[in-house]
Amino acid sequence: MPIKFPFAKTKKQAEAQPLGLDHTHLPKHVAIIMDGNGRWAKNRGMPRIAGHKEGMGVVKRIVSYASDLGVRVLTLYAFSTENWKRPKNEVEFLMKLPVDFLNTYLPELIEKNVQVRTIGDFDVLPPHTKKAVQEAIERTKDNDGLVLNFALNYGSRFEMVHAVRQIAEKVKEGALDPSDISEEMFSSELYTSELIEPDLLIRTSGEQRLSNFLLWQLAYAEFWFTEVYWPDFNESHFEKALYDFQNRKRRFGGV
Ligand code: V07
Repeated sequence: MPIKFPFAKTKKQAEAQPLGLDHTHLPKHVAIIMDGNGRWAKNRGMPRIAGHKEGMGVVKRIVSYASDLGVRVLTLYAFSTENWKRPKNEVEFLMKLPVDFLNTYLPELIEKNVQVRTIGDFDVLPPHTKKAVQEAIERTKDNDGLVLNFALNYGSRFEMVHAVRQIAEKVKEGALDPSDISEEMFSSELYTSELIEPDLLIRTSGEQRLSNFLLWQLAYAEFWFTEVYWPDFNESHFEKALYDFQNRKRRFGGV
């Protein structure tokens, strides 16, 4: 069944034709660095937080679209361990967004059979943020549709250091020989242990860096960049990313 674009805000978007995705060859796990919210707002003479708010609405639309397409996992970089350095009012606003998002959209996520998860150091988040997210995780844990995985207070190097510590403890206890440490074992100590690896990374707003996001897990992923700021990102951009993904040859280092 072809998916149309009833979401269009402009005439150009409304007239855009779907690209003809091969629905049997979609990326299973898409990861997104949702960048450019602050710059989007600044360009409009608005405070940075207005960009974050607008960006939240885009999250909802892309989640819906990915779920309709049949993507299995969508990982979104919502808050990095470095983001604590931002002004206090901005951090406070960001920490309210999960609450806001879930108050508005949790019923729809449940209706769409979406399972909410997080990766990152969850313990140090403000109590109101933790409470809302934990409730969403709990209420969607038996859903078997799209896995919506929010990276919240996430940093890839910290994640790996944490994994190494876990493994070192086992060695220290005498339960593990260093020669038995494998890639699989290391992976199993990461936050993403229960997820398949991302096959596509999208980053918006023209930056072409990983910024401490899923360094290990993205080893074989295709990277797709766009100049578009996250608040302007829409279903047709997402479709184009998937379309380009399908037209790249993936060889996993083989011939
Ligand atoms: C955040 C909106 C999207 C643009 C990027 C930064 C701002 C959705 C969430 C969220 C997180 C957990 C959850 C439900 C929703 C979110 C933060 C920032 C911190 F369970 N958007 N969004 N969280 N932005």
